[in-house]
Amino acid sequence: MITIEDLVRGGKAGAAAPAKSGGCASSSCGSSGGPDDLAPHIWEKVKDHPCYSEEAHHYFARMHVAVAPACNIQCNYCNRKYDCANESRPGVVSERLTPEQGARKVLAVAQAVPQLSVLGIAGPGDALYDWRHTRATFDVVSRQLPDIKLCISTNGLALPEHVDEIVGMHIDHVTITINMVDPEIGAKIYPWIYFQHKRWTGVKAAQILHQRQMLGLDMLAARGVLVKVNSVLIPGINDEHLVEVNREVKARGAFLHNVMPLISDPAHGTWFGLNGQRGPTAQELKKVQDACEGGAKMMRHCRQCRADAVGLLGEDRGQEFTLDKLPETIMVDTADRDAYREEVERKREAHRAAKAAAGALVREARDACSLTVAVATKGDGLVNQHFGHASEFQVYLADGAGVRFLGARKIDEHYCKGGLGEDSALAGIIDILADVDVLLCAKIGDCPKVELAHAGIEPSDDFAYEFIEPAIAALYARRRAGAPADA
Ligand code: CLF
Ligand code: SF4
Repeated sequence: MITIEDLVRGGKAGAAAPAKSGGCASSSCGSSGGPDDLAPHIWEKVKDHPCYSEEAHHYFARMHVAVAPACNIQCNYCNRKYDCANESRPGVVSERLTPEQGARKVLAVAQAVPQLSVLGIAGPGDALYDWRHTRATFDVVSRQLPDIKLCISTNGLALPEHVDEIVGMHIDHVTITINMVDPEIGAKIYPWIYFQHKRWTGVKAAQILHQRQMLGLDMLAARGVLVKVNSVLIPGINDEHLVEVNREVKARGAFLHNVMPLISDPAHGTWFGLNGQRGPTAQELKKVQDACEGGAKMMRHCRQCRADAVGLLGEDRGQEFTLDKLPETIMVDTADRDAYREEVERKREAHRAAKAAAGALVREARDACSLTVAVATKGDGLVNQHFGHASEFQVYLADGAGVRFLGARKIDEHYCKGGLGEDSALAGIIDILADVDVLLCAKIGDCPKVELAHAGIEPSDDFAYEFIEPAIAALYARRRAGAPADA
């Protein structure tokens, strides 16, 4: 029997608490569902997909290739000069690639990044409207790298006519961006669509888009393709409506729902950006995500990555693999990826066990107390990043329901620049973590420690290189005992 006190004294990662059967550490599993929560054939499809499994995002990387520039609709949050904002953040221009260039890049990344498990095509336009380019890229990659999963993101308008090919090409993961199920609301988001050789506007355009999205979702669900729905949260337009969207897509068989914040900036030149439409705050986003709980499973670990992103979610190695840096000759060899996957199997077993035990112990306390914890991590489910190097913090909540992941918060700039601390960066970090009680990291200097403590955020490097959830459970126990985080 492991107690909270054992966790307080607990050893380093690897000396994990014993597994409890039943697996899930969170009261609301969301996308963190593990092998005990999912049918084996579903688990097999999601276990190494960093977006479809919250657990997998600690270990596996995805990459996008920007081979699909054309689009058949206009979203008010999109400026075609940039990437598709449905699946990536606007404001960054991708290197547009031909299918041959795209496939070459995938082969090169697969050799250099053993964590790579998924190739996604997420624009910069619509992967299905630009199907010729998408298919040509996937054809080469699936022949050369059959262990890499294929993933598509689409606005759904051209989806129904591509379902047979999607199934035939073993594309198991499709994201449809669905921002509304009410065309009156849709008319405020989409000024026009291009369908059957004609441009449609207003409510009629939104009605056609809605019908095509629902039909495509029904068809994919019926064929066993896992569908994730992305919704862009637009305050004042669809914030209150997204619960209804969640209910509807769940009824039609969506696997996961990812509510993403609108990114709106006049500098991006979008209609919303130029007309003063704001994005939601982190608290507004959480409120909508919480309201959707109980319906289609919520994804909370999305990083709104670029259409040419490479690496673990939250890290961007795209600049290491621009066309001019690709090697002339590329080996195709799975040895490193195979070895990495074997190693990860062992690590995640230990992580899963530690997570389940920590969650159960926090729940057993049946306490009304809650603790919000920000964690600096480089992956592997560990508290393993220095405060000054973190470009984001993962935020967890411990309360009577267990320990659960709330989401990642990006920061604008690292604290540590060339060995020196940046005061302006620290102010930004304190602002972003204003509602956090404790910050866990592998190492932190005295100066930021003092400033964070002044702001009411207790920093601690006591749990360096331990698994995240047991560390939080131990902190929770300390709090209940009235001791500080770095006791
Ligand atoms: Fe890419 Fe999207 Fe596939 Fe993932 S991203 S096409 S499902 S492989 Fe993932 Fe990036 Fe969020 Fe998208 S974190 S923006 S949800
Ligand atoms: Fe832009 Fe994507 Fe919308 Fe097309 S679907 S207009 S590329 S955000």
